[in-house]
Amino acid sequence: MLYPKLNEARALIDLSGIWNFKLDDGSGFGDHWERAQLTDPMTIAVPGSYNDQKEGIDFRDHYGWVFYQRTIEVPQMLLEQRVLLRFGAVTHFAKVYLNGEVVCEHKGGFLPFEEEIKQFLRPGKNLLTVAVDNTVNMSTLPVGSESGGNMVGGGLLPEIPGVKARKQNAPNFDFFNYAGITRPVKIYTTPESYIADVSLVPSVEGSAARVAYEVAVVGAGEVTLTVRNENGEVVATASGAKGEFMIDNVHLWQPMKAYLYSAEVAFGTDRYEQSFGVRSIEVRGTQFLINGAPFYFKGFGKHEDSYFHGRGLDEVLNVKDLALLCWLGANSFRTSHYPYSEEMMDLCDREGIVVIDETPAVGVHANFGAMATGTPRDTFKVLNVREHHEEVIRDMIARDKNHPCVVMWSLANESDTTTFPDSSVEYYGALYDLAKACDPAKRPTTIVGVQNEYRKDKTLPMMDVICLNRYYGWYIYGGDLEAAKQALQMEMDYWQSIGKPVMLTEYGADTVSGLHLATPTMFCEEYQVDFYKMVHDVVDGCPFFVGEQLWNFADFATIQGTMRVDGNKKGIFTRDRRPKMAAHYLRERWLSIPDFGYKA
Ligand code: BDP
Repeated sequence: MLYPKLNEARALIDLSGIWNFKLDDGSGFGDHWERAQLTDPMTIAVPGSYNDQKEGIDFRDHYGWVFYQRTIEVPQMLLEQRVLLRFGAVTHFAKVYLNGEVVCEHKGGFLPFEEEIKQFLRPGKNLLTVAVDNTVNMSTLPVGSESGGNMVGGGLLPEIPGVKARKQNAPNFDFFNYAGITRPVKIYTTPESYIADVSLVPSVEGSAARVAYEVAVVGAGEVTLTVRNENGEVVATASGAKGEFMIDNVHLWQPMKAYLYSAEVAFGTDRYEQSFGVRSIEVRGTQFLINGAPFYFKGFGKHEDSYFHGRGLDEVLNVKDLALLCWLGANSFRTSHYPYSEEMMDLCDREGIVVIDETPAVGVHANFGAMATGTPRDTFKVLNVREHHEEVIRDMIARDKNHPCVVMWSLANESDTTTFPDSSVEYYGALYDLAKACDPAKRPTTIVGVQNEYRKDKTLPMMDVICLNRYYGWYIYGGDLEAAKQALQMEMDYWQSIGKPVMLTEYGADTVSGLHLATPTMFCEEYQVDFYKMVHDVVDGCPFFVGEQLWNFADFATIQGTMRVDGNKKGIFTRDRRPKMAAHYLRERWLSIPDFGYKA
């Protein structure tokens, strides 16, 4: 799906701002709130998660539907074109109404959707209502326990009969279930005959690039492409909806040294400009090659998470986070645990940040966290997520396929690859094939593995890169870094025998900023540094080890509970982006580790 852009053929209207808002008290749909102005509405900022914009635990932890509303007017002169209403992301389920009529519905909180709206529009003011459901359950991604599970609030003890507890979401994942219209809402137009999609797949041939392209169009007409370099000079042209062109003396997109070309596509009166970068990706033996050289991932698992905005788009924060990443000497991150905003992906293209792009499939594990029952269950029978999982893979790749920053797809985070290896093998085998089929560039594909009895894990070895979340020294052998080191070394010895590139996609220790101890124990800043030094001692000795992505870039919000004090504190930065001691240690380490050839 193309990102909406303003140009000579297309108009673009941004609906960011203050909307009317109301929590559904159960009467929203019955009383048809979508048909008239909301009574006694609150104000709410869009885009943004709603949860932290007002006070009160019932507001923050609201369960179920909320209603957003505003009026829109579309200039008459635009009505000669197609008019689309587009949402960057609405978490997790949206019903969109114009003047009381259903425009569309969308499931999934982290990918865009759009609909033509001309047939719903009236002259003058139009009432736009978006009903949003934040429920997570056994058919959503991320996964939640059916509501009110007794693990809510970290309840380790059984519930007491007769006590009426607040109805809440029970996320099977460790980040706050922020919800609402979290990314921009836009109206844009296109000519009646229009460019529906553009795909560009470059491959490097010596000093040149061959770029295979395909332009999906609706209507009749000629497609032409004019390709320009960063100086605006034309470096190639092409015509026809499908074909290829060459770029001589190509300037490669390199990690931390981005270079972008732009393809100006013309079709009838429609225009669309798609940027792309030329770089190659290859997994060869135990190496991860970018532009033919062995790349070493230095970076993080992150979250879209900040004060007040929740998971709402915050471009200042995005710019700042990448600046901090560069300051540390890092070069990459994973979009844990859902596809990030399109704006962030564009920024990474421009800054040369290498991205592992992850679906929202987190918590696909019926024997872990909020869903654990004691009796092992077959995750892939208990949960009803397969179709939606396929859908998010298709939509994520359709959205992100042209980004040079994306070097690998992650199908899921910490799914059940332990208890029922056979059903997991079938499930992820099929999803792996689906990702390859969807991606015209056939990027490497992985699944991020949970700490498990790794020798029994049949799923991870099927992937192109072995990605491991490991907590030796925290959830296992917490406080005993010597034992942790032995265990990690043992595991690395095992993975060496598999003969694929291995990287850590999570490892970390909760750390309270400002807590210092001469004898380091868990939660103090010295322990976090010692923890990382221990892991690095092991992995530096592994020639097949291609990268370290720590958990987490910054402290982040989670559900309240006995496991978390004001959120997850494994950040290298605090939630307001102040460095902990470990940041200075990492900076020293990473500035001395080259992006390429570290293990050569
Ligand atoms: C891993 C999860 C991540 C958690 C992390 C932790 O992938 O989402 O936040 O552990 O416990 O299991 O900090």
